[in-house]
Amino acid sequence: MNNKEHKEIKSGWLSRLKGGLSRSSSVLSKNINDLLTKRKLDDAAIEELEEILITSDLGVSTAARLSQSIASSRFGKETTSEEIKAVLASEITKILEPIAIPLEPDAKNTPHVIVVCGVNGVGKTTTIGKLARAYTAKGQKVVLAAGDTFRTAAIEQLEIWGQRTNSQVISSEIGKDAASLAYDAFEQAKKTKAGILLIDTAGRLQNKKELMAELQKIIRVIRKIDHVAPHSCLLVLDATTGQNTHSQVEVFADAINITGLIVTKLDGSSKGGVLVSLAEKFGLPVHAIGIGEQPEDLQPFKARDFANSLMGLE
Ligand SMILES: Nc1nc2c(ncn2[C@@H]2O[C@H](COP(=O)(O)OP(=O)(O)O)[C@@H](O)[C@H]2O)c(=O)[nH]1
Ligand SMILES: [Mg+2]
Repeated sequence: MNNKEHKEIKSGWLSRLKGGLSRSSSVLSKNINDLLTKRKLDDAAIEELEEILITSDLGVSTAARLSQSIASSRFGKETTSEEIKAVLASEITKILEPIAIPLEPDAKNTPHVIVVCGVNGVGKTTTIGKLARAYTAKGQKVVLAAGDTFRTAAIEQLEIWGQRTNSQVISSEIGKDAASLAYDAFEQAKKTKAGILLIDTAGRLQNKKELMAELQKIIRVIRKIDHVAPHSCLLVLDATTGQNTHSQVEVFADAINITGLIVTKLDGSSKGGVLVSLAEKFGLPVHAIGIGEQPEDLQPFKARDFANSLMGLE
């Protein structure tokens, strides 16, 4: 890829990111505009700003801190909403920068084994397909394991992604043990010298306890081949569920060692601010974000781009 092509792809992504986050940014923007047309930045306005930030899913403590920081520099002054948004965007960038970490395959571990988990419907299988596309485009050989052995549709869906990305898919009959499938897939990926193994998992079993037990078993069994595997354990979260994502992180992180997050459906959500509260509360790396159903709609998470888009800035 030459430099010009690279820039075009990048600017294409930026405008889609802005478009995708427009539900979140338009609500924030409108509220901040309304706030300032009424008056100077007095105590009541600061308090209202704090409420706006809370309702935009930034989290209570972050909302308090950000509005205090606005208060300390702008209190009692004539301020434009553009100034407020710019200050917020740079404060949010600072919060997000430490956790915006791309998922680079580890060359020491071949294949780099990635378990992908999350509740039903958050976008696990789609995200795996998108990741497979990104890695194969970089010349990596990828193997996909259809570990959601619970639903036929899930296996077929992964097979389609396998065809699209020229990746081998390891699957079994419906209802078979997901852990033994993951084991077979790992052996196969080793044999074929694949660089990446992506393991899909079920999001719904009889109950939460069973789901967590299955994930733990998958990990235990994989470790029989390589005691440091899986090298990544990703939790996929659906941004439209807002603060519910927090309890999902708690439940999964309680059962297994989550190494990073992927947040999907930011295009359909007005709750994009939830990334900020997730960063503040858990400090887990956010590797990538999803802003649509197309293969190219998953990209590495960039703090500054995201913060500016969230605030509706250029
Ligand atoms: N709008 C939008 N839809 C998405 C995104 N990621 C996944 N989806 C859709 O969400 C639905 C559930 O995705 P799926 O991958 O099957 O979820 P899973 O149950 O966690 O495996 C599908 O219709 C996907 O196309 C995203 O970033 N944006
Ligand atoms: Mg699935």
